[in-house]
Amino acid sequence: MSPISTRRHDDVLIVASNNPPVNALGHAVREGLVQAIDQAEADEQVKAVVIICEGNTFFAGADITEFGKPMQMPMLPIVVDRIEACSKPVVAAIHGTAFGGGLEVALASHYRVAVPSAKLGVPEVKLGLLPGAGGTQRLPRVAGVGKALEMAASGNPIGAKEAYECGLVDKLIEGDLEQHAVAFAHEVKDSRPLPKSSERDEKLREARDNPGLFDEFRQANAKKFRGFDAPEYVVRAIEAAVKAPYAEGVMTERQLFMELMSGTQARAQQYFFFAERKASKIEGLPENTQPRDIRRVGVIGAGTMGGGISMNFLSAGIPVTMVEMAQDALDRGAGTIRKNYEATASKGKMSADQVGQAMGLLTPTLDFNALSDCDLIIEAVFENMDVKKEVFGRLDTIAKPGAILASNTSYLDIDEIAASTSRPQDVVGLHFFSPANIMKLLEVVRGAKTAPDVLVTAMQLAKRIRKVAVVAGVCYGFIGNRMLIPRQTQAMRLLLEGATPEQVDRVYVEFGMPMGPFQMADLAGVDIGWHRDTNRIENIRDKLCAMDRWGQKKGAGFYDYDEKRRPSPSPAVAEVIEEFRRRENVEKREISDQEIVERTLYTMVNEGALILEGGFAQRASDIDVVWVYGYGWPVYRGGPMFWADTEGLPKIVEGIRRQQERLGPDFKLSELLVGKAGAGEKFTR
Ligand code: 3H9
Repeated sequence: MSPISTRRHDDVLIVASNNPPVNALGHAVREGLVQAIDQAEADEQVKAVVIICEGNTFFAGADITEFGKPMQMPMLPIVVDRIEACSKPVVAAIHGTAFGGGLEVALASHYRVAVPSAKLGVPEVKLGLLPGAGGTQRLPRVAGVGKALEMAASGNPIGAKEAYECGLVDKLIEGDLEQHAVAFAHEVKDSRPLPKSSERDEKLREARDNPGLFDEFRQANAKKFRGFDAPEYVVRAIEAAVKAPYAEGVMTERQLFMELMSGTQARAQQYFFFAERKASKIEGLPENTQPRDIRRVGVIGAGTMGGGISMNFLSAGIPVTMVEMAQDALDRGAGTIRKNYEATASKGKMSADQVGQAMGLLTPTLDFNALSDCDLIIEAVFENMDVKKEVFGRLDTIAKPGAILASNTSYLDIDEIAASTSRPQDVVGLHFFSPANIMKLLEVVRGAKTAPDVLVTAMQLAKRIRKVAVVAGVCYGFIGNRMLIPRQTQAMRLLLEGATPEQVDRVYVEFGMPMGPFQMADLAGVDIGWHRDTNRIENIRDKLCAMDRWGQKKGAGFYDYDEKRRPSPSPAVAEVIEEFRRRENVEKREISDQEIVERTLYTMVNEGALILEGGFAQRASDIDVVWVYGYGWPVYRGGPMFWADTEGLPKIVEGIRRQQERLGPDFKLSELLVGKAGAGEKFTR
């Protein structure tokens, strides 16, 4: 049965799509839409058409699962042209998300009405693409060039109200969408000529008077777009809309779309779209496992981590009891939360009321017993096994039956922590990344005894607080931090052998990371995890810490910093490196950028393979989700495992073998990696 059905309401033909979950514009939908327009055209009784969708949303875009497969006719550009060419007015009635091809359908319609909660956007750039069904040509004509650039190059949607203000939506509908859309169609049914987006010109004229607009936009966003192909292609396509007639602009759009579609970035970003969604699925759980009810969350610790964690729940409308040991620490923690919210409000991203509401949900207290009515308690105390065990032992006596007891540990053994309670089935790791209110990643650490419903609750809760959760098994550092270890070890070795922090970091930045390992150490604090014994100086890092070079916060770390925190290479660090080089009898040599890649990135891939081998990640794509959301791995390279696949696993193995002697005695080559390379297999497909 076709997902498109039609029904008449007086002389208005209602064309309804029912293609769950998101009304993606797959083949059957496209075919149905063309048939429906033909039907409207052929039926003299029909004076206007309303296109509307059932379920949660208007068309959320082309069907991404069809990409890379042979295209079945009619293609979307043909469908939208057919809609616009209809001799009777077509009204798009929008709710939910009119995204990508969905917005292109709406743009090709003669009128657009929307409920106030609707969102309109062209997120193709997030899939490494550009709107390829006339969107780059119609959107600037309807919404204005500036708005089109902003929307299409960022991929971020706008709300219906903003869409109304810029002319993208003709009318906001309060009440029943279909009923009002039909009434609107009645109003416009005799109005001629039909307003065709492709024929509009007035908003392009403004841009023609300001030819510098495009370069200014490029420059203003250079940092954000660094490394990505698609945003630049979007700009070029919209430039074509301004500079060339519509028919020519559409051809340019098509050509640019096809170029992007055949590139590695689009493949990587589309892969990642599904990787992110797959990550929330847990294998091996009994079917129909129901989550536990979470109405109040307890957080132990009001420091940076505890405060950040609390904010996630407060922002989602979930009350938080935040416990500290001392009043001043508690006050400081609550004060920081308020300050953070106020900073958000001052940027216009939150109203004063919302700040008040969020703060109203926070109960700061020194009384540990106040945690007794919490459904989930997360400890964010000092990273030390004895301390954690003590906290969990205490929690065991206080928490109500069925409460989930979570640890925010980054490295420690969740099973050992769970064993300090009488209810290990209720214990789980919830590893937030700093700053916890901002970073999207959440590692959910599954202990040997963690109950299925605890896991399901954690995954569902992650969605509620807008995190992307990935399940990790119990091993040192879980997925993300465990993979940092070989990278860190090799980066430090490379300094001894002749590389500089600047060289290593440059290789990373050129690769597409926001920063390299030494820049990251300086930002996070070189002293993090340091033993703090200034008499025990065993390596370069110990020495830097002992010299008070703790990173940006001290104005000195692997780099020197000026008062504006701008880094420069440090002669003092060069001396320290030289001292250790002599001490360890390492000969200085020229290090190539390729060697840095092989020793720090190939070894990370190897560690990822070991994680898979050990069953500590459910799937290779989960590892990629961790690295993109937790550590800034460029999404256009898909993540370390996808990247390894695109490099070719034999090349990775060969590179590691070339370096093997230098990798040290602790390095272990993954059998899974070698096996897959030998068998011509990939990790991610
Ligand atoms: C495009 O339009 C190109 C054109 O310009 C030119 C063509 C020539 N296709 O995210 P959720 C699945 S490019 C296929 O969890 P939510 C998704 O995988 C497209 N499947 O729900 C998931 O499946 P499962 C431009 C899709 O409520 C399920 O739907 N459009 C598509 O949190 C639920 O998804 C976009 O990029 C799709 N287009 O969020 C929009 N979209 O249950 C992409 C979703 O098996 N989509 N699925 O895991 C979104 O942004 C969100 O899905 C949306 C709903 C906001 C709509």
